[in-house]
Amino acid sequence: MIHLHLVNGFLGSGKTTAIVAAARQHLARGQRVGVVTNDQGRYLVDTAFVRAQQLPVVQVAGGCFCCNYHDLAQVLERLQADARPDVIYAESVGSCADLVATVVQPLRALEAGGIPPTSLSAFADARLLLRRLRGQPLPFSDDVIYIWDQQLAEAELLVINKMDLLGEDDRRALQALAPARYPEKRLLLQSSLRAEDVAVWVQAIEAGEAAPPLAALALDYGRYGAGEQQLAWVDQALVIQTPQDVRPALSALLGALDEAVRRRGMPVGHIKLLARGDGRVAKLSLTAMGEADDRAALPPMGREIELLVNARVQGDAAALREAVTEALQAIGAAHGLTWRWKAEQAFHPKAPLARPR
Ligand SMILES: Nc1nc2c(ncn2[C@@H]2O[C@H](COP(=O)(O)OP(=O)(O)O)[C@@H](O)[C@H]2O)c(=O)[nH]1
Ligand SMILES: [Mg+2]
Repeated sequence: MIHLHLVNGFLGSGKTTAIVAAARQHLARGQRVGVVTNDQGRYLVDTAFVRAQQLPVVQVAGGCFCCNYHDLAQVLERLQADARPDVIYAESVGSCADLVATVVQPLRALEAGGIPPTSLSAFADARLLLRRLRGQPLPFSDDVIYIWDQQLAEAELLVINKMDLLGEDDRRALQALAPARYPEKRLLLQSSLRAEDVAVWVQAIEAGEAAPPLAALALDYGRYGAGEQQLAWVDQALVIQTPQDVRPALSALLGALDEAVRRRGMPVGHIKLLARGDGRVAKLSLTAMGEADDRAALPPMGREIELLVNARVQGDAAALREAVTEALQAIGAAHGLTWRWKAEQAFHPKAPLARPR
């Protein structure tokens, strides 16, 4: 029997990182693994990143699983035929909710040849969760925060991720506040950068401790749709050249993107860059809590790279596109970077439609 693990949770909470780490553990045990990625646009950083880890990957592009059940069923079928996996991880768009009604129930009913899902996990960035539990504001609109809350409400297993980024006091505070807020849920406090932590998660989902709930959320689709639309999307595929090693320019570009969106008062969900050059691949991320430390580990990629930009940021899509261009221009001036767009798009995702239930 194939195990299908659904992984949800807000933008930048660490889903892809944990899935890749889990996949390595399955491979080490001699199991075959496949991954399904999902995002709004066409040129998906997660797909390219997972593929670069030599893992079989299929994607549902152009919108969330919850509105694309048939695409999901189709790619699951293709993945099974091509890679014959023992285990599949499917990561949904970080602004997706209502997976029980729209994905779990049809998969259980084996609609369109679906596989019954083994588990549903919801990831949260420990720093954002701690703010939420302390009653401190999150840097998003009420509708976006509604989605954030509902994602956690939906799953019975919460993975409170990035624990390595909390100090001792905050760690203790979260250990007390989280079980009080979610007494019925199974909670895992983990760092997806630690193999031992990821092993505990894998064990829990394999042991059936995170079976998806039977009952669907009573979701307010007005608010859900509003939150989705408030999070603008940009994806771009570019070719970038620099006079010297591209790495300093690439890492400065992430900083310039941060500055350009913050200057416009646009809160970041997740901005991801995927660079490919000289046969190497690197991913850089910016989340609501700022830049991750993955800039330190950039491999040498020469002076010309292919770059994918995926940005999900609260605010206007045209303003987001302008912010990306402004950041490229700033790094053009400071590092002699030149660029050529191969493809680009900017839009507001459509409001999801409730599945009849
Ligand atoms: N320090 C730390 N960083 C993490 C952890 N998990 C993920 N990250 C980083 O958080 C950023 C977003 O992670 P990603 O897996 O792409 O998030 P996703 O949008 O939920 O798939 C990346 O820079 C990751 O390296 C963690 O447990 N600890
Ligand atoms: Mg991801």
